[in-house]
Amino acid sequence: MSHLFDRKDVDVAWCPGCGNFGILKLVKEVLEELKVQKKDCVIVSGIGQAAKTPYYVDTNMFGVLHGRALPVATGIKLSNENLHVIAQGGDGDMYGEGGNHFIHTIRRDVNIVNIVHNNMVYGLTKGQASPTSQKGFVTGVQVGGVINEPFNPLAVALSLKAGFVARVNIGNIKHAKEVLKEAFLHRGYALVDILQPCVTFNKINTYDWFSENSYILDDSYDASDFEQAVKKSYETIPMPIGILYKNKNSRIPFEDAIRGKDAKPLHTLTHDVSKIQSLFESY
Ligand SMILES: Cc1ncc(C[n+]2csc(CCOP(=O)(O)OP(=O)(O)O)c2C)c(N)n1
Ligand code: SF4
Repeated sequence: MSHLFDRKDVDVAWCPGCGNFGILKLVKEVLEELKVQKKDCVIVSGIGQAAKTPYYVDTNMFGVLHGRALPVATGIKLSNENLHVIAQGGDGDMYGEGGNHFIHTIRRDVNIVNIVHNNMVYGLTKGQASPTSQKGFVTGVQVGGVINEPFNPLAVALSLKAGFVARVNIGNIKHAKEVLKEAFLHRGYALVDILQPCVTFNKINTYDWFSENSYILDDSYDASDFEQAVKKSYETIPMPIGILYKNKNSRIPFEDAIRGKDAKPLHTLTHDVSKIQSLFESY
């Protein structure tokens, strides 16, 4: 089925069966269903297989250095609050190379959607361990298996008081769509960590493995309960899937705190040159 946000002039360079295909479809459908105008959307990404995603979406995109999507997304949102800004990348890109930016973007509460394709491996560079690789995961570099504890993005985000923290499984695209839509509607930073199989370099964390080792949070779960969300974020096998935490009364988003709620897009601002001239002349 074709989508409004399809790009027809590019070949998609992912392996057949890669979980990235589902995420690409998901993002395009959510943008279309939320009636986002192409001209009002920007997707920022770094480097990696996941970070190729915006090249395949017919909207504005900004490709940056490895791990640097979040500060660029912050700058874009600051300069024009009216834009829908998405920062998209892999678990290595966002939590490893971009780990410092991950922390400070959440702390600032920039009003963006942060989509992380979490395949628990470095796909583009052929299968080294990433920050979310499971303990014992054997790779060509980690020949004896990963010895470190995996990075826990949900617990880190909650520790920094993120207002929207979610995990979805791309194997359940219907559920993932409901959650991603909510993330777009949240005002403030929203994290959506998407479990996404790399069918070539991660033969352990497959579609079946993600489904067998996760469960969907049911209607009895109260996503406004912060302490419960923190507890849930530490559950590993099985992993909870859905919106772990949503705080409607989140902090004032960074762009409002810096420029004010009614700030106009920077490109619409003009300067009175005569004032600058007289300032220069006063010295
Ligand atoms: C500063 C820097 N370090 C390392 C690399 C090499 N590199 C390119 S992509 C990548 C890993 C990407 O992994 P991930 O973000 O998990 O995305 P995936 O390819 O799995 O989607 C690395 C280490 C680079 N391009 N730049
Ligand atoms: S290497 Fe892995 S992440 Fe990259 S396209 Fe192939 S399956 Fe997808």
